[in-house]
Amino acid sequence: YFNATTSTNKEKDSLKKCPLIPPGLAGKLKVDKTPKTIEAIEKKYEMLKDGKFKPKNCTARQKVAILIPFRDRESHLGIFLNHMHAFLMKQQLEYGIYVVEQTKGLEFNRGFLFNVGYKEALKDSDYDCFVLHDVDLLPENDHNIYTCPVDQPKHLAIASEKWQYKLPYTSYFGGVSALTREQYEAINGFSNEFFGWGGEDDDFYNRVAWAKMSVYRLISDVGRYSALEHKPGAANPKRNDIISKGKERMWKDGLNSLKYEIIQKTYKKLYIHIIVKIV
Ligand code: NGS
Repeated sequence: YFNATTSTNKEKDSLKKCPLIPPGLAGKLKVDKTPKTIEAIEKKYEMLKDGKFKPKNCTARQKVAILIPFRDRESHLGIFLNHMHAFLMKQQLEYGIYVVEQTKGLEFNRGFLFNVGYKEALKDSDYDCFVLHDVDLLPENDHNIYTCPVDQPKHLAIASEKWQYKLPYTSYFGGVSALTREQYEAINGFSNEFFGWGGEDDDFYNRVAWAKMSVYRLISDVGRYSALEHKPGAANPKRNDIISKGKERMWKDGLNSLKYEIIQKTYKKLYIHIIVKIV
């Protein structure tokens, strides 16, 4: 009575681990910034299902959740998905792309949306690695592997077109970063208190330091990102004040104090779309 399910599991177990360095990486990539419709991208990526992918012929080394805070950037999302799926597939990762959209009303809260994405992704699968990604940044080099080192958090967007391909300041930790589940838990995730533009990534960086970890950075040829243009959001006038009280807040404000209401969670072909209300 041990039927088809058993043999499928056996097959899965017998797949070899994917090679440490994925074959066929190209290094520098062309980045296509022309807007695409979701339908056109869906046609291109027929092998995707429910916003997730895994390599056919080997077992991926890590399960990676790509988390994207989102609101009102439809054209960026198309460009992003079109670029990212090809990029991630070539890296032989098992991954899911989570687009976490905040409902209208309150100011945009990037850190909060990452925390929600983190929790909701773990309801789907036992992800090893979380890549925290702005929708307007596109990696230019596929040697920039989207996995998480187990010993320290990683900063990926170290050379962005937005900053003439330089790090804007030494402790900058925004744009794209990657943390294991253990690392994300060790700092209680992001603060939920940063509404509006700025500061949440600096506070997040401080949390890493307070947890006695340090940030690993890519080398600048590899950590290069093209940037899509947009109007800047309104800066949060309270950001420096919240940052200055960050250490006391770290264990009161974050994953362990997160309260949210899911308005919708849809498994689309190209991504998992979560619409969330802050409560
Ligand atoms: C700093 C902000 C960061 C932000 C960085 C780059 O000044 O949150 O600029 O901004 N810190 C504060 O405001 C305290 S960028 O132009 O890339 O959006 O990430």
